[in-house]
Amino acid sequence: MENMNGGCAVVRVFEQAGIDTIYTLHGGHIDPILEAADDAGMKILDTRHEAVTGYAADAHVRMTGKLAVSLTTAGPGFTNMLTAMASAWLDRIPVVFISGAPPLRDGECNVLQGGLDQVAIAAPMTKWSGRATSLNTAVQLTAHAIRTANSGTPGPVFLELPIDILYGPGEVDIDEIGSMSFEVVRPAPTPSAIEKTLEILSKAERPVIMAGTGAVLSQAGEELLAFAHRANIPVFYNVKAAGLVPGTDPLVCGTFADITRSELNPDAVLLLGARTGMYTGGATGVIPAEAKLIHVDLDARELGRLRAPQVGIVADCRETLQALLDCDTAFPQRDDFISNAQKSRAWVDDRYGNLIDTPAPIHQYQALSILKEFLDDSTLAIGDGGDTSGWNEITLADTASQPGVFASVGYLGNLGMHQGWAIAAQLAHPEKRIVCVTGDGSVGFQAMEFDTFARHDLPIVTVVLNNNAWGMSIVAQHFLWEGRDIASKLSAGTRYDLMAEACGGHGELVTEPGELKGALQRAFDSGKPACVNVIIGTDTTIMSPRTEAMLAGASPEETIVMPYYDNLEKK
Ligand SMILES: Cc1ncc(C[n+]2csc(CCOP(=O)(O)OP(=O)(O)O)c2C)c(N)n1
Ligand SMILES: [Mg+2]
Repeated sequence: MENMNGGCAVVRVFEQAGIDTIYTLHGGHIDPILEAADDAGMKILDTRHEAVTGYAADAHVRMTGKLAVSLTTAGPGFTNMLTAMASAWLDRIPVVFISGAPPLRDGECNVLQGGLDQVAIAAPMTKWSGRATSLNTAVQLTAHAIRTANSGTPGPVFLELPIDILYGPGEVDIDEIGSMSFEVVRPAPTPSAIEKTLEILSKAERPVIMAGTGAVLSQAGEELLAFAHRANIPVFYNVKAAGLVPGTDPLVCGTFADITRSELNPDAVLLLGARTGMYTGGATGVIPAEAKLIHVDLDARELGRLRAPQVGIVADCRETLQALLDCDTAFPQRDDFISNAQKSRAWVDDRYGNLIDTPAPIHQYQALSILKEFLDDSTLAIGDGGDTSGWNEITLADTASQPGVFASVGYLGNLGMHQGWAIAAQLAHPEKRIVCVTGDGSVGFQAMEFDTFARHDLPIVTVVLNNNAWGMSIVAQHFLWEGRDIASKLSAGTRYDLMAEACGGHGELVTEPGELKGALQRAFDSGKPACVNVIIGTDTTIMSPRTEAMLAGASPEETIVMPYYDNLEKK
């Protein structure tokens, strides 16, 4: 038994779980945790908005495979964080969300930052949500929360720690009730599932592997590449798994969307840790109806959700690949198919290559092509924005050198997460230059994070594609409403570069294509957080292929066009 307050006790459990980084925004309720974490030598990274606290903790997990804590204060700190919790929930990221609360004895007393049932609010967006009611339960439930987040199908958890528990001292036996001494055993596939998988893959003429976040979280990159080469199967990824395997490998051929665009028409698909849904174009978008589907996921509910697999495997992606590698099945060469798969991104250059040397106004593709010259193994790119994300996806996704780091929006589709992701990326990879590529709308949600970057010496370079619009919104409105727009314009020429300068960073304003390279170079050389504000053309008939696909097939005579989803038939 030892005597300590709740803050110290909770931090002791963090230490046992190997947690060494806490993302936070301060509030008096949570001071005992901050004090104990600082005493324990943990990295404490404080942001300017609690959504960013949560986004950074989420990205930390994706980029390092290690747990991180998002620690926010009671009431508004908790509610500001909720978008990050929703995103982690939909993307199945094991973030430990902790918030303070008023003293237990003051429930229903109209006290400061109270009156909300935080545990109930968090419940539908977490694997587990609970409240400590004593020093012992603070320890017990911290350990429980961490074990829950990180086992089975991963996902976020929420723990409310009331201020009186955190400040109050008492006797507690951490080793006994806060035990983290267990090994996470990754579920492995059965021999018969492996046999059926090999049977399909060895007979297929046009098999592909499609990898998603599950493969990232199980850190399956090496095994994935080894199996692809053993079995002569091209690999495609969704944007959330970009960088899991290097885009420079000859068998790493593009994103899921490239499979459809290049009409590869696979006859067998090994879907690894990716769910059927928006990233696979619904039930049949990317995976042809006649293709044989082998679906590997930790969550049995995903197997058959939209599409019945021929082989459904509830297992870890890396374990499954390892089991496949352990067999000595012979595979055909499939040279023609592989060479077609390798050309699956050629359409990008064919279609847009002529834009690289055009005069102002700068085109999105032109700007990103110039930026791409700066990206290699020593950089990590993080994407955000509406149409900007669509352009990022076709130009930058294959530059990702680390899993989880060509980030684009996930299932929540939330704009404004790049600052949090960049913070975590820079902490995880201090030696690399982190580059955010975002729209002018998206940079604004959390623009005060330029201050966080400066305060913590994080020389992140933010490139803003400034089209003075919520671009994806306005292009769809103009398309559907013949030139009319509502609530989708932003001010022309807003000086986001000066916002970075105001926070102690470096700013560059670029209006001519010829200026961009020099501006990017100066931004990198400054060694400071920098913002390169690129003034883009405002022609709303120019849209990324993603937005085009969203509006495709729109025949106003027969359909009522809905953005993002299948259109409605006119009755
Ligand atoms: C938090 C949030 N608010 C609103 C939206 C709806 N939305 C989707 S794309 C988009 C426009 C994004 O504009 P910008 O970041 O400037 O990028 P652009 O499309 O201009 O490249 C909006 C408002 C969203 N997805 N997320
Ligand atoms: Mg914009």
